[in-house]
Amino acid sequence: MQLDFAAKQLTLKLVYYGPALSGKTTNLQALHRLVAPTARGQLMTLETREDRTLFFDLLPLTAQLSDALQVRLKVFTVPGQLVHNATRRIILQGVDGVAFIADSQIIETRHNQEAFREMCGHLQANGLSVEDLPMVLQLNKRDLPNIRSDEELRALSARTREPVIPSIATQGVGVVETLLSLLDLVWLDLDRKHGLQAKFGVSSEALLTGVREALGIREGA
Ligand SMILES: Nc1nc2c(ncn2[C@@H]2O[C@H](COP(=O)(O)OP(=O)(O)O)[C@@H](O)[C@H]2O)c(=O)[nH]1
Ligand SMILES: [Mg+2]
Repeated sequence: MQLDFAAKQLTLKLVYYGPALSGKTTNLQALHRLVAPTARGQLMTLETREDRTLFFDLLPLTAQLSDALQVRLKVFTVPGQLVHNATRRIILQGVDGVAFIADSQIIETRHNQEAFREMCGHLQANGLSVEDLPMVLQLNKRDLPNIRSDEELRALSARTREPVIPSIATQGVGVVETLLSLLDLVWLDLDRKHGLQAKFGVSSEALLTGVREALGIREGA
């Protein structure tokens, strides 16, 4: 988090983490498509010829909430391949919240688990608390066959503290919800630590409504 109190500007770092090919880049592409041109920066993606993320993607978003506060979001993805382990740790430095993008396909269960375990290790190495860090779990690719059932998702949701959000990133389904529910958790977390609501006179509800409006989000794809 960077807070420029004089300029009333809050910059947050959000990271989309997950196994290779779970749909992290697709989430950013969908967000870029759904957000008003005035509120979004350029989507930086660095890809190899095999169409896989080489280093990271970055989508900068800016939401001006009246003249009380400007919220700037830097949304990063990590590269999924095993060789980029060190890069993933570096990208997680100073993160304010994580969206863990899991692949709903049953065959991907092990990859999801390995990526999650690895992420926890990186967070610890970066001095971040795995228990306290704002996090949402996105179960992506709900349109495919042989996926974890809705029942399993409900069970997962019941036993984890993180919100569980089903999605079809390619169609923009669940993408905005993932971003906003993460932002909500991040705001509550930072408010606890820094008293943001009192400082800026912006409640959690006002923040979400304001960001949604400022981003000019069009639902669907
Ligand atoms: N069927 C389906 N395919 C998806 C979905 N989300 C992503 N994909 C596909 O999965 C592949 C990997 O997506 P990508 O975003 O590059 O994965 P990343 O490695 O996590 O960045 C691409 O071919 C996407 O089109 C989804 O919700 N449904
Ligand atoms: Mg990618």
